[in-house]
Amino acid sequence: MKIIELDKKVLKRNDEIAEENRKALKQKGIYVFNLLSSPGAGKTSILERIIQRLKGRVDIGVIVGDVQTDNDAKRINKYKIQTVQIITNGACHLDSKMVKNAIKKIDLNNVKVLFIENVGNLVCPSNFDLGEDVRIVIMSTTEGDDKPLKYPPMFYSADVMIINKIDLLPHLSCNVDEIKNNALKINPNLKIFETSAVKGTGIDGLCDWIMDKIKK
Ligand SMILES: Nc1nc2c(ncn2[C@@H]2O[C@H](COP(=O)(O)OP(=O)(O)O)[C@@H](O)[C@H]2O)c(=O)[nH]1
Ligand SMILES: [Mg+2]
Repeated sequence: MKIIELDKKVLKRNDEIAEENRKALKQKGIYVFNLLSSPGAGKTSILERIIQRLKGRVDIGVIVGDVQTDNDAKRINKYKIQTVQIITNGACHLDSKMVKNAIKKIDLNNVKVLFIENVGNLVCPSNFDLGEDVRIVIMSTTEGDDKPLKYPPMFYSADVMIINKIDLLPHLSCNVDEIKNNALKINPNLKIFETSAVKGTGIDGLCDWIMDKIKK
């Protein structure tokens, strides 16, 4: 009973700080995407592809969350854009306070779009608003078509689903239509993209959509 009460308090405080983040970033004209997935679905790989396409067209900032290492920040740093690594030391999700502190390390006058790579996990991160404008869940073709049904809060709370690793389809029993149907059962408003971060398939369409969102 006590644990539930504490959870409620923690989430309420998280939501309040998330709202502060949202206001502060909006005031600066910054659009924020929160990227979520299970470990290894391709968050960093897709982010790298997006950066390759959009660098020079729009000022990008990245906050990367990881339980232990700064490997992902190193991958992003190659592109010479503002990157902040949050190491959660075991916590399975980012929260709005971590993001609030990370934002302080970014020169917000030189950022128009901020990508936050969350900790790889399809459960906990769905409860934690970070102050994002759009929540993107990435699912890869290797994970099993029923994952949207198994992790409904993640798919319900997302605005966009990217089905990644479509280059592997010839080798798998994955049924992309089944993933889409399952996801749309949970959230009929999901916008869906199909990508291969390795081959670059579908990245242009995704980037066009991101640019449209930023302009609005
Ligand atoms: N075949 C294939 N592999 C991919 C694709 N996207 C990512 N990977 C691989 O999947 C692994 C995990 O990718 P990563 O971007 O680190 O995933 P993250 O943990 O979600 O950030 C890496 O070995 C990537 O090279 C893809 O579209 N196709
Ligand atoms: Mg990563």
